[in-house]
Amino acid sequence: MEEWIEKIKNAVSLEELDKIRVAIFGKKGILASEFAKLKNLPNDIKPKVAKELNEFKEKINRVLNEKKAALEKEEIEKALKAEKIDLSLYSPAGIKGAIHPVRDTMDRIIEYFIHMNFSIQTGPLVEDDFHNFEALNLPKHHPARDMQDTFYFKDDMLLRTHTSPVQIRTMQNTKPPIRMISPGAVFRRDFDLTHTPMFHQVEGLLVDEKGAVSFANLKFLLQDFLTYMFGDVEVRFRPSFFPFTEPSAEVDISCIFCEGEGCRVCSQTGWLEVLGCGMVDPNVFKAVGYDNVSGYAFGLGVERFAMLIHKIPDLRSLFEGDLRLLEQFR
Ligand code: 2U9
Repeated sequence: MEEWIEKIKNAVSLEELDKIRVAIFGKKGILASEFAKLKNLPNDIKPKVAKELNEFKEKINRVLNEKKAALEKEEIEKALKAEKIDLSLYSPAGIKGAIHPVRDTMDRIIEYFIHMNFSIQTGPLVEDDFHNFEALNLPKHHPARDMQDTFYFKDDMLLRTHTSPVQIRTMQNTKPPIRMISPGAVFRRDFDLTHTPMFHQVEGLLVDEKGAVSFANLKFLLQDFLTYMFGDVEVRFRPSFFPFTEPSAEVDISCIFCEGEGCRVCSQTGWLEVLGCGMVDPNVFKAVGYDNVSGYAFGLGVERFAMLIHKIPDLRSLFEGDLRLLEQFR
């Protein structure tokens, strides 16, 4: 017994202590074998030996626990000493974060329209066919649906291909006048040099009494907006087609790389396409139950704006998560 207590007292680690515990208390330990021998002893001395064994067991247990606590304390103290923080140590400046150019561009766009008294509206990324297509004058099997190759779920649910469903929901939930923009992520089955399956749009919508909103109002707003975003550029409107606006136009700015001279970026045209817009098609108003109103709408791709403003040549670099891109925007 004394020799076991000595062994416990001399243990230098928790592992060693555990080995000793197993040697005493384990299935093949000395206690098990001593207790097993009891049944062979004569009845008159059996209780005495059993009592001694039990006392031994209790004492060993106590000593073991005391030693365990002491060793644990020792280990904690050792760890604390080793992990002590040296406040006098030189530390280089930490890595600073940066605003991603898409976020930064989005913020600038939003800032302009807040200044112009537009409200910011958001909505679900997973939409139904009605809000994404049907209400926007894109009936089933309309060829223009192909323009926005869609990610479908079951039951006519899909990833929104533009933020226009937010305008539809806003019109369904509020009475005119409306003056809003809808910034956010959109999804299309498109992946090449200039397209990614997810990108960001800002769309705008203004609705008021019939006759109170004109294409001239829209032209003024977008001209002013593009000057805010790109500085002193020329702006031109070209006739175009969108199912949800009539008449429709695409908007170009004079090329900010060659100032209209013609270069690789503008394909020698001197112009860069940056926006689409138009007067809201009457069918759209019909779909949301609006009557006797007129309105204009516009839409833009935020990644395209970010690339032009920051002169980023490759769209994919915006989505690679390479810190070397962000480091340039600190
Ligand atoms: C409602 C009615 C009309 C939004 C519009 C465009 C023109 C447009 C493109 C720009 C680049 C999409 O990101 S892009 O590929 N958008 O050209 N968007 S008019 O018109 C609306 C929206 C909502 C209720």
